[in-house]
Amino acid sequence: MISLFDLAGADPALRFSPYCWRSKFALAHKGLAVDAQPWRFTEADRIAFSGQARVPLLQDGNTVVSDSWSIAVYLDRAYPDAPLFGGPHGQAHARFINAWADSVLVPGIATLIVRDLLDVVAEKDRAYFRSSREARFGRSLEDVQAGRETRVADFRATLTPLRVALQGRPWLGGAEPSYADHIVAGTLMWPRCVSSFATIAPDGPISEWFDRVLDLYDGFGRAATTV
Ligand SMILES: N[C@@H](CCC(=O)N[C@@H](CS)C(=O)NCC(=O)O)C(=O)O
Repeated sequence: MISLFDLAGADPALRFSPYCWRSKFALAHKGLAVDAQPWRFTEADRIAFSGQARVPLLQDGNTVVSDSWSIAVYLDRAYPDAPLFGGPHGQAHARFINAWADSVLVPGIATLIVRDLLDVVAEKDRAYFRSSREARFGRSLEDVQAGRETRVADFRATLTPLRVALQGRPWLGGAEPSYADHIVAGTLMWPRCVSSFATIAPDGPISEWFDRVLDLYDGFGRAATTV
């Protein structure tokens, strides 16, 4: 059985990491069963055997893989059925999507929901979450999130390439979903799970596509616990 250390909130059923969601969609795409174990920010000792301190962390027999991108590459090599990338060109293009998601999408969403996150993380994680994120932003979580109602328009404008790419097309992967879809949708699962604030516009190609992703794999994403 494959196992995955999966970031959880105070409610162990609340799983909200954008990177863990990428891996969980990839596993679901391949039809692989996974034991997704709840993990909290202050439990670095539980994953120290992997030589790093972040999740997702995948264990498959004797194989240990950290980092969502490396996990996707590993899964496609170890389980070639139901390809995630569709060959080296697809993998190279998905690499760009991954870089875009990490450098534009994640930071953009963070400024809209980071204070909401504090309300859902485990009690023992709260002080660490606040101090580590405030050090990263150089401001209080309240200051970072302030004004989101007006700032969200600028965030949505950064999604224009995504909107254009999805106009009239069902998936970023083309006719079928691929890991490119999982990267972006996994990232959008993060605000969906932890906040009632609408990061993406409620209509248009992006929300229509996200609705389709939520229905994939027997409604796996739609069934996720949210606040
Ligand atoms: N590049 C990594 C990023 C993983 C990551 O940053 N995970 C966060 C959870 S969303 C984490 O483990 N943070 C630990 C911490 O902040 O101490 C990936 O794609 O998996």
